[in-house]
Amino acid sequence: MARVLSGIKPTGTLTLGNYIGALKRFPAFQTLHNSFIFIADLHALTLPIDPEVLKKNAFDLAAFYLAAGLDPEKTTLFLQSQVSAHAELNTILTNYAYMGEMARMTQFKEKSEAKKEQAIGLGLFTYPVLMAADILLYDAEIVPVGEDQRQHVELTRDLAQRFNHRYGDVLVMPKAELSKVGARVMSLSDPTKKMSKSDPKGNIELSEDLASVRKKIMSAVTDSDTIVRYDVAQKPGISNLMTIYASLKEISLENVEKTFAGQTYGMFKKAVADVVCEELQQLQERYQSIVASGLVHHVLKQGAQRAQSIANATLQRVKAAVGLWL
Ligand code: AQP
Repeated sequence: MARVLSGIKPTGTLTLGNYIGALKRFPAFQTLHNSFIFIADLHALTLPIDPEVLKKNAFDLAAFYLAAGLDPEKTTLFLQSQVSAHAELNTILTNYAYMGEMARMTQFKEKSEAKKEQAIGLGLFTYPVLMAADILLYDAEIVPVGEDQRQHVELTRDLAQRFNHRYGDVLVMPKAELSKVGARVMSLSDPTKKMSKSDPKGNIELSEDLASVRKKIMSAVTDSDTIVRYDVAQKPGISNLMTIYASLKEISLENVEKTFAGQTYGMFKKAVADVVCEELQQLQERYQSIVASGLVHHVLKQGAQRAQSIANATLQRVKAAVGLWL
């Protein structure tokens, strides 16, 4: 069985973008593949974050993973920081990554743009190397991510190739797997920007009150046209709402166009709000019952043990290859 690996940073309250681009897709992988899903808490340190908030976010993320349908018997669910091999492989791999390629990463450019050079942490700069370590440690062949992370997976492939070229077939080549619809959910207040945890005005949070969710969708920025048609360049707002609707209903964009032919934007927005609220209500109920069960810490402890045994074996292979004592 091929190994699948993906993770989410516990940097804030999860959004509908995280859900459609990542969370919702993960359970399907656990039936066909050997699946590893983690909470990227080391990655969350790349921008300033309050320690208590980080701990709470990590717990909530674990609970939402379970609420979205991850079964801890089928998926190894763990905290990145509880498997020290991630930090060790990161240290080794930094020697094979180039400053130029790190500086070209879109996410680094976006996240560092607003900061003065002296205040940009090295962790933010080398983020893709840690992400490469995360993936390569598990010999993951499939990496389900949103469009925004495709570049980082490409860099992981470059690093693996560079390493293998020098030391032989040590690392397994991974591949990004994007969803057909919903790989990039956009902000509701500015549909030319990605929906992000750090943009509460334009996002929908998974734990958000449903009345507020409905209000945000009904007032989402659209255009002055009246036809529900998918056209990202001319109609980014409507196209984004269509993506959300199609992803949650698991239908094609053409099907959405047909369903809403002749209907007003108001009618379409109401249908989008209905489907989002229905999905979130179920998710929120499952989240509440998982938190009440008190199982989250146990699941993460068991997951860390399983992850350690796989990750340590890869680390040994890498150490031996580069000439470190075992
Ligand atoms: N808007 C999105 N549309 C589709 N997929 C998305 N993902 C995130 N936003 C969208 C996918 O969620 C997974 C985890 O992402 P992450 O939280 O680790 O990192 P991020 O992409 O940087 O998320 P945010 O929300 O933008 O966080 P902040 O605000 O902290 O930077 C990935 O698979 C990602 O593609």
